Amino acid sequence: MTDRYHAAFVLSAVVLGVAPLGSHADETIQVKLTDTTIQLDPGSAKAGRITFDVSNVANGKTEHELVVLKTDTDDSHLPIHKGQVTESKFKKMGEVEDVKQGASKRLSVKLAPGHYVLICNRHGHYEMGMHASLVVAR
Ligand SMILES: [Cu+2]
Repeated sequence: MTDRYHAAFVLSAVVLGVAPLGSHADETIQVKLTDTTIQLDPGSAKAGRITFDVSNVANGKTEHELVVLKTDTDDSHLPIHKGQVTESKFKKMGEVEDVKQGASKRLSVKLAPGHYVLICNRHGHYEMGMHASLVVAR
């Protein structure tokens, strides 16, 4: 009697163990473009489809943008030529351009595990500090 109960318990535990857990749900990252920064919330994500909800919350009236690059380089050490990051040296995952003050745009990309860098590549903006790193975990 006890043995049979025990066997049934083990069997149900095994069945639960192989049930799908939906581990790769879609995620949204809030991205705030300020005059001199790019702020991410949350600052990391799990691999899969990730939507960047990009808002220009800067005080200045300049338009900004968000470019997502795949690279192991730290976001503060990208190569620059005449005030702009040389995007052609990296794999570009996606971008949204011309985000006006007070406006927001969405960018949805599928990202594998790894290190990514987010920049605003308007002339001079990277050097003013508009860059951030994003680590995508398994
Ligand atoms: Cu900018």
